Amino acid sequence: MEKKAANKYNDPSYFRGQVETYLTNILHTDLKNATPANMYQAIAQLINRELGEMRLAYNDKRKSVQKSTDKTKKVYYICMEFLMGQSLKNNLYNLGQQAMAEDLLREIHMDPQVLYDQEPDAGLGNGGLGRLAACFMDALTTQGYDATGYSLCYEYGLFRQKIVDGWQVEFPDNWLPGGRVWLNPREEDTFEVNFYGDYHEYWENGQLKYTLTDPQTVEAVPYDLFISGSGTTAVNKLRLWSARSSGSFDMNAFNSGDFTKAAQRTNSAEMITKVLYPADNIPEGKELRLKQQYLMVSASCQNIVRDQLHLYGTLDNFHKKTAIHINDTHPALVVPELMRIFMDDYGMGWEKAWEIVSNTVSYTNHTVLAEALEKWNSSLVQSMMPRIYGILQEIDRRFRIQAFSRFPGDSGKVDYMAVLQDREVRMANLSVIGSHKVNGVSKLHSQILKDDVFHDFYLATPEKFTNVTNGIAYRRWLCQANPELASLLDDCIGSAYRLDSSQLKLFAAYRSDVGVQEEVEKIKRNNKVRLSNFIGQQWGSAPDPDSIFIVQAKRLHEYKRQLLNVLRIISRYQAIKADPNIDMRPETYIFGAKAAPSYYHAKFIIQLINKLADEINSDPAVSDKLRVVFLENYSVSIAEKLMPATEVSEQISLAGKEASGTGNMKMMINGGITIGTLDGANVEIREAVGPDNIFIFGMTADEVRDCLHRGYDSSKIYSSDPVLKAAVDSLDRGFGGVSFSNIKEYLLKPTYSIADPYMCLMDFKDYCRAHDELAAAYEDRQRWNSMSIENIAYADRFSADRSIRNYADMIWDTRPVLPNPSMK
Ligand code: 26W
Repeated sequence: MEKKAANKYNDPSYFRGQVETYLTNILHTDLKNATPANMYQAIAQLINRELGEMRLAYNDKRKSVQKSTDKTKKVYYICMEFLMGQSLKNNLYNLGQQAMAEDLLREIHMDPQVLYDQEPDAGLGNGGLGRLAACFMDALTTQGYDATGYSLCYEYGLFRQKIVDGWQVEFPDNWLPGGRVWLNPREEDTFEVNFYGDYHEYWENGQLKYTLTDPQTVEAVPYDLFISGSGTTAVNKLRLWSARSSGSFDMNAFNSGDFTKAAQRTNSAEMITKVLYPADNIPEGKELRLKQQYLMVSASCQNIVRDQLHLYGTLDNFHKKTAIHINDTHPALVVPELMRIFMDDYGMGWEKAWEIVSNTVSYTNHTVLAEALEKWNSSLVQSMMPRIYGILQEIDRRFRIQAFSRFPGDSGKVDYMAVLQDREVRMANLSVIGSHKVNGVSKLHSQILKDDVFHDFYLATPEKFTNVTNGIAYRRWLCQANPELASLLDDCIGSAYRLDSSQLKLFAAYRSDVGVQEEVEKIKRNNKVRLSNFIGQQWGSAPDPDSIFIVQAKRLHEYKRQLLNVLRIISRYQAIKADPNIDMRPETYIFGAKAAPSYYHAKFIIQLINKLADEINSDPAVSDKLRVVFLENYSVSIAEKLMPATEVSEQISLAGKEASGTGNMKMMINGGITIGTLDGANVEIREAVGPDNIFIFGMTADEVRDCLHRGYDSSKIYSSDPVLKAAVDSLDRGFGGVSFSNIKEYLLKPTYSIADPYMCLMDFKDYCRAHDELAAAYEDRQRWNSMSIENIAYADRFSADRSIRNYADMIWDTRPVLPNPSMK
């Protein structure tokens, strides 16, 4: 690693001088008069320039290491979503320049937080999947792996959510004006992608050939976002493709006066990367989404092959020097697209191409929900990508022969595992067949993949299946989001934990140290005050920081069971109304959740939360004891304020449905205590902290299966539990003047086959029991604070650094090209 002094940007007077030059020359202002927006712009462009210079220096180094050893590979992480959030503070932290920049700001009387808040979130993702990808880029870079992320440069990110009369309304997220400063256009690396066209196959000398005429060609123009790491000179990049029409507009039409037609070609090409699909875990089988997937895949594959040839001049060692990771099934077309390039552009035979492709590609599954497993209509695929469809047919044909020899006579099984079946292309099966490794994202989830979702594949190729439990970029979620806690950790265990998360465990030794317990409590309270002030400023009414902050923040989905939480809040409300002198600590329930715009039922649940909040918060009989807050437009930057202030972390999905969860890890590492089911990574959180430091309730995944098998009778549970019955019944009258009988009906009366497939009522009683125990534990401040300390300490294993090392060792088979000297 270079010494600090070698970098001119670390010199405060150089830094200041560069900022001043930009202010004067570009923004025509100066330090005295600069607004926070000016300062954001000036500092961000400077940091981007610094990263560009570092990248240039790193390029030579990484390439020479790649060439000189057979132990390292280049990793390509392909994902439709990267939920990056803000970059400035993260980059300053990673480069060790945060204090210097903030000193300059203080000198001009500018609050650093005000400056950071100038930056729009890069919201190029929906939730879990995209935020994980962003955390992984940080871990890859910090540890010195040679990695590139590929995604799309959506002009509009995830919609902005507004709550109007309790109802979610979506507004476009126009992030580019403020976000563009981090995007570095690379015109010269533009690739062409073909759609549609007339496709004909024919045989010649025993070989299948084809012609493709008149395709619609779209250009994919790359925009690079530099990824910094902590304590390293390595800089990786995230390459975002933007779609552009290949020709300019239709000159004939233009000359004949048909201006609309003239612009059509441009418009329809540019539509491809106009907006992120706002669906998470629910199907959105739109033609445009398939176009997005192929644009991203084709441009990325062409780029990867070109890089390989530049460096090695051959494709023979491709799989030895390249790992391509497909993050969920959305980029699964990588498999046929690479086959196409190898065969059509480089004349490789099928067997050799398949050998290379399937040894290069690996696949992570992020969901078991059947409706979220992508399937595309075959005719759509065939007309949009005729050559790719031809290759898919051949993959399918060869796979079926193999599968028949493994499961002789079992055509049902073979059909079930095949790529093409029932006029559909099944992306999950394609991903498994085309990969050498497949992993789930928590121990439980990976087991469910083997037992259930991909059981037959597991029987056929058990060695393919493995687990990598998710992790988080804790430098962002702890060190940057919660600087007070980070500095307490520095004092107690030294600062080595900032690069080596396993050191965090040392903090557990302080579990019984009364002084540290009190510090932890004080820090939590400060963070609660900050969050409370933020809520007050944004929405007008600040919650009481002495109430207990109970948080459920994640996408709104039935399986996550926000409804279970709501039912219990209603029962609390009713209990206080019934006994106004009830002895209890005030409770604040905080929600953050966006629903897919087309997911009507989820939107009703959002309305229920908001209407319940209106009623409770304006009822003087309860409002000093109970409060419900809905954080509008929940996002990465709001999460950064929320996680440090969370005391109780609600992770209450139906067991077996949440693949991992990562919010659970962010709350844990900030000292929040989990109340949850044995689902996803909660299982491993319990393993890490022990049963005394977590509140577990409800059915296990096995019990869920048995229960569904026996038949779930929600009405019986409802009529036998008066507390639950009263809560459910209150939905009829409703809240804030709106009836929610439809939700009551959903919980009780089977409209289709069964009531509420996620069985909220089944776990209600045990959920209340767990909450009562939690409330008692909270009153014993020493016990609670020591629980908090153990949660912080044992969150060490949920760092993205550890996840990435697992991927590198078990899946990609690669090592860092520039090991971080401060890391274990
Ligand atoms: C078909 C549309 C669609 C879009 C996005 C289907 C599925 C997705 C994502 C794969 C859903 C997702 O984000 N899953 C979440 O992934 C996280 C990271 O691994 C896990 O922590 C969450 O448990 C999982 O729900």
